[in-house]
Amino acid sequence: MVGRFIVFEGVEGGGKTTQLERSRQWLIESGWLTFLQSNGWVQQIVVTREPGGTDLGRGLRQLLLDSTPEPIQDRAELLLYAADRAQHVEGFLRPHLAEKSLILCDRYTDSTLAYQGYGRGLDPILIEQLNQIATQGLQSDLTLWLDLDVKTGLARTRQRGKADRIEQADFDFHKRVQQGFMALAQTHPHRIAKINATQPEAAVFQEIQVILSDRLIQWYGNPHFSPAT
Ligand code: Z5A
Repeated sequence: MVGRFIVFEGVEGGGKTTQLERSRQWLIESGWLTFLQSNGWVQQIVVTREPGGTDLGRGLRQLLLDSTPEPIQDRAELLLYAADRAQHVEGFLRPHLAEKSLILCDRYTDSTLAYQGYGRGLDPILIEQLNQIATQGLQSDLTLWLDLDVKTGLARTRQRGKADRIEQADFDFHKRVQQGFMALAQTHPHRIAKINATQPEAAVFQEIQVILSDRLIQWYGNPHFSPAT
């Protein structure tokens, strides 16, 4: 058996990074990781993100998120995300899955459909084709969509200070992105699980924990212990 690939998605400020780290800690502290390792199903948990999960990707991330005097054209933006993904899939995700890693990834293909498709208005069929070229068919086993209204999300990220190039886009852009995630979750109800991200951090994580536990049992069987909460 190879590893598993879990993705966290959603609009800015949805809490992806926060919940991804909580999930990593819970997988270790609950006893799940030890159980999976002792059966030889998983070697380790790894954390990564898009854009920026590889050396090349870190350079692309800077190009994509830093504000530049020359505006980045929408199709150029799409291709840069695709390049980041192609490098990430081949150079990081597939090797780690082959080594039986449980991968927790901040953003993946649904972000491109939501931001460049719904947000920028680029052709979703073209985006699906590029996603296919970049991933060679690698899909997430589970995507946790942190569903949060745009206003709250942007308010959370703006508390951090300077907004990046994509955060600076207008409110309607972010609304379309949010609608995109909603549509994707309706289209792929088995792969994408919706989480109510308006709740306090601990309550959001409780929802995630229930979904993660269910999926782990589905994939690996019942561990015959009560994972610590
Ligand atoms: N992008 C794209 O356009 N196309 C693509 O194909 C891909 C990406 C892959 C990547 O930046 C950007 O690239 C992103 C989409 C675009 N757009 N932007 N901007 P990123 O991944 O680094 O940025 P982000 O996804 O927007 O991350 P973020 O702003 O850091 O949000 P987050 O990770 O979801 O949230 P967080 O860092 O965990 O929390 C944000 C703040 O809220 C922080 O102060 C927390 O303490 C607080 N927080 C978290 N949870 C809560 C709750 N429950 N209540 C209250 N406060 C909370």
